[in-house]
Amino acid sequence: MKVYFAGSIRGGRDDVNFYHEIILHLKNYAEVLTEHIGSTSLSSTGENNLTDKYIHDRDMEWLLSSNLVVAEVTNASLGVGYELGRALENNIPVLCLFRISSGKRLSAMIRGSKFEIIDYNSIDELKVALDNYFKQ
Ligand code: 6IA
Repeated sequence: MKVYFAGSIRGGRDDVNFYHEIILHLKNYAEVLTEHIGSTSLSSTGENNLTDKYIHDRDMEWLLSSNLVVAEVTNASLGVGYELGRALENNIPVLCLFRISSGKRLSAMIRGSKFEIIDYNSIDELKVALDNYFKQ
């Protein structure tokens, strides 16, 4: 099982510690193709020597090779929204994770679509919900 984990990068890195915890937990169940999303050394403004086209094409290849896309969607991100649309278009199952305790409201284009969504308050609560999801 290959999971493509999606989380905000240039949309803002406030939730990076949540991404990190979620990726560690997902690794109990699957190979996570995008572990770098949970890395604190990847910042929204950081310099790297990869072109945007290279990042897009490489990430799309990973996404299309995955069995499941798991997206933490609390912090709005254009890139994550785009990835979710591409997953839907290619019939790849999507699981969205939204932290209601953030006080934010999830975009209607995500909540109103056919994505499966787990609303959670704490990381511990989310881990239990993920265990139940993968046991299904
Ligand atoms: O619009 P965003 O940057 O928030 O989009 C984030 C999503 O797009 C993530 O789920 C990633 O899969 C993908 N993505 C965007 N930028 C990158 C990236 N480097 N590396 C890997 N995946 C990415 C960005 C370079 C950084 C120094 C700013």
